[in-house]
Amino acid sequence: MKILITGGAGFIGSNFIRYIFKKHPDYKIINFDKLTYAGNLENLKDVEDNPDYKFVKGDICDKKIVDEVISEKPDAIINFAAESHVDRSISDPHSFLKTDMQGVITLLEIAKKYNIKRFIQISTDEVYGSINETSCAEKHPLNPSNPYSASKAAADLMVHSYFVTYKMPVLTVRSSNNFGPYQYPEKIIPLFITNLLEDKKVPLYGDGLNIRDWLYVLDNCEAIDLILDKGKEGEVYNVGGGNEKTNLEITRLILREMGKDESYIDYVEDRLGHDRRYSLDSSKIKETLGWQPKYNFEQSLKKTIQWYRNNEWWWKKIKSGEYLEYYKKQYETGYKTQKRIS
Ligand code: NAD
Ligand code: TDX
Repeated sequence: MKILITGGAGFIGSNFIRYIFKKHPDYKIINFDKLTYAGNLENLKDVEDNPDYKFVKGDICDKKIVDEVISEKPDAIINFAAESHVDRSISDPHSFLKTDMQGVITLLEIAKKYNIKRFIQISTDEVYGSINETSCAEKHPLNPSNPYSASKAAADLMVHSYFVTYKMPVLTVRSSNNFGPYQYPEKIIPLFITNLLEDKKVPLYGDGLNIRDWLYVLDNCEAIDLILDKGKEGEVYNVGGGNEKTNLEITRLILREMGKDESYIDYVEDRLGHDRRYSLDSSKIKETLGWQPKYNFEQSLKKTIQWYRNNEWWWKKIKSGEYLEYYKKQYETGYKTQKRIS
């Protein structure tokens, strides 16, 4: 099996590539990534010499290069590429609409041209919007409420339209909040861990009582691999970890594990339009494909903290801006980079 993975230099994509090579040593992978501020080839140092792995630098919005790479006729395309950080979408919505929506249409059009047999869109629980009670199954109406989730929801509708209109073999995966190694230190868990390792405070938004459902990244990788193999065309699959926690609970767990007290919490101004709670009903993937999350939340959080302790070389370069300087020299192409880490 030859898979084209877009956005494979980011957090989930790089974990997925490593997972696939371990699970299916006979698979071939093309990793197509624009290397934005969030794309980091250092996430994949251990696979770069694998003869079955190839990296191609490019933008999913660029028809010419997307055509070149899809003309290699992969058996499947999995689209992880996205602008992924909600706070950035609030200050710069345009880049989100471009990559997260238009980029997907470009991929769909060219995948249609080459008659690609499987197209998996990596979506998110955020497309259902905030829900105070109960959980959202796949048929729940989409109700996104920030520019990031609105762009992802637009892409989901477009993917569905290609199934209905062109009978394209598309599938959509909506997962809850992932955590684990190689997550860019702008998202709450790696930001808080690395701040505490630097003996800095952690900025908790609002009252800290917003709820997210946490999923260890390797459980998500297993779900995506299963959907690639056995998922039904045209279907959407929710993938939730079943670990709903307030941000304050997450913060306290991290503080405790790192031997810090609550004086390290800095209650800061709330995120604009901050969704209160996401909650997925993942019965469908459990009942139809037999998936279950395997990783215990608290143990995986401890393992993740340990990973950031052991891999200062990775995140210190990112936080200091040294990594961006390095990659700008290596991959000078004129596109803009962004950096807003506190
Ligand atoms: P990330 O920001 O760590 O990585 C995104 C990757 O996409 C980077 O390597 C970046 O360089 C690349 N990219 C961005 N724009 C591109 C473009 N125009 N062309 C080609 N490559 C481009 O994101 P992540 O956390 O790994 O998320 C991966 C996917 O999973 C995204 O689609 C996101 O919406 C979705 N998702 C993430 C989470 C989560 O908790 N992280 C949860 C649910 C869904
Ligand atoms: O500094 C912070 N302080 C804080 O209180 C940050 C960065 C976040 N938060 C809060 C906001 C959210 O309620 O923590 C929660 C999690 O925030 P993020 O880590 O930014 O994730 P979220 O906004 O929930 O979105 C994530 O999950 C769904 C990913 O970034 C998305 O790509 C994915 O689709």
